[in-house]
Amino acid sequence: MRIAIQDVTPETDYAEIIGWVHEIRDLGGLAFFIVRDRTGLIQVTIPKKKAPEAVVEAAKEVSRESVVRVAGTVKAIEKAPGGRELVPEELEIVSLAASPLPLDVAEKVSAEMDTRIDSRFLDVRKPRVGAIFFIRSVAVRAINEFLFSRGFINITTPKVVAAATEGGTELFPIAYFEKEAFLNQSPQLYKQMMMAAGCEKVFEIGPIFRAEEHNTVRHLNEATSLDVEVSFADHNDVMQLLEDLIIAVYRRVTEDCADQLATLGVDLTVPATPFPRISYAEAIEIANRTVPEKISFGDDLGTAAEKAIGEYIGQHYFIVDWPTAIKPYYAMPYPENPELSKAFDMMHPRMELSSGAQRIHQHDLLVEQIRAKGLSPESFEFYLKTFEYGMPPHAGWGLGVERLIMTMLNLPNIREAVLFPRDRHRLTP
Ligand code: ATP
Ligand code: AMO
Repeated sequence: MRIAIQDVTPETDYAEIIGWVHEIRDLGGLAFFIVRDRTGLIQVTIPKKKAPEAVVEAAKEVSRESVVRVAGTVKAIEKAPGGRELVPEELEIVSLAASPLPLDVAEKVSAEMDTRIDSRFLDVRKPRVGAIFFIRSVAVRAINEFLFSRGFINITTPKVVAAATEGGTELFPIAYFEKEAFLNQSPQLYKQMMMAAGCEKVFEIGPIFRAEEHNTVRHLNEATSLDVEVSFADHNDVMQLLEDLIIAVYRRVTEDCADQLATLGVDLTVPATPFPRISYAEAIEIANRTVPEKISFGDDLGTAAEKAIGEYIGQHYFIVDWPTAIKPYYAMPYPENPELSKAFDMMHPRMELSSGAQRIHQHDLLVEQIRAKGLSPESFEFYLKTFEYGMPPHAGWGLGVERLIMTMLNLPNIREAVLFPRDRHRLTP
């Protein structure tokens, strides 16, 4: 019976493993293989004179990254990884790999991001890369468990839609029979509609599509968004929820991914709470102390400003009280000062992780705001209708899952946090 490589200990007598040939070293009388499965590495040692002939024959044939089945006795040996080695009585080539390999899985030779993505299946075999996706899976599981424990229900909303959500121009048009259609930029309208449906607390983890024209290390054209919407809540309530969720995810990853974090060389610390909250006005004041291009009230915060503020604050933080003019139409203006909105961004020192707001729940005010943004209420009919028959007050946010993983693991490029990234120049694999 096959056992996982990590379960082969120096105390094991006999083991059968199946894995990929990570490295081959032939020293004449002795051949060493390192075999890898997703749980770890083991040294397989073949003393050619003493080994069964079939084993020696297979050892001659095998190439790196082939799948092999090895069965034999385990010996404690200090020099080998994990303090043990396997001396085969049987060695079977289950699936022979062609050579040369398009990519060095053992990472003796480094490769560019593009080469890596072209052969992503091989890239993910690298323990370091595999660790990222193991951690991502643990993080997503922690998100689900956290939200279910808080009484949320999971929803799935359409990705093929008739019009823009965020009112921007970054839309991908698609052919949909005889109609004009688009890939959805955000579940925004649908999650709000579920508040009118009486669901009270909903979340979705799904793809969002943005036709960002430029290639950057923190933008994808297909990203994964965690969207949350809560009834009878304001912006402060959902900021607290977001902070709690980030802490829950960091805790879980620290507890459950110690090996993977070690593989990545990441010393993860749970962020300090409460996350500082600064107003948009304070944010531009901080940025203007150092950035050469001065920011005026009403400007978006650019990359340089985000960096300057991040360095100053030095941890996760919120920017609150944004000018209504630069936030989407659905953000609730403060009644006493409608120039400002109950909108927020949650920031990691390196970049924005999430945006959210208390939403407008009054039909007429919403129509007014849609018009104020130069948009037409007619194209929002299905959405606006839900505000006419008992829409509760509500608030929510969207969090970029790849950005969460990227910042948590200090990855240099967002493409490291997605298996098959979509960008301006890439549609395959
Ligand atoms: P959001 O989509 O919520 O706005 P974001 O982090 O992508 O989140 P943006 O408003 O798109 O934020 O961008 C913030 C800043 O990042 C911009 O002001 C700009 O300086 C920079 N930026 C955004 N998109 C690009 C891009 N495609 N290329 C280069 N820089 C960009
Ligand atoms: P926003 O447009 O800020 O807000 O998106 C929310 C979060 O999604 C992530 N994100 C991206 N990640 C990678 N590549 C992209 N191109 C990309 N675009 C966005 C970011 C961002 O903070 N409807 C609102 C949310 C809400 O108010 O509930 C929205 O879409 O981490």
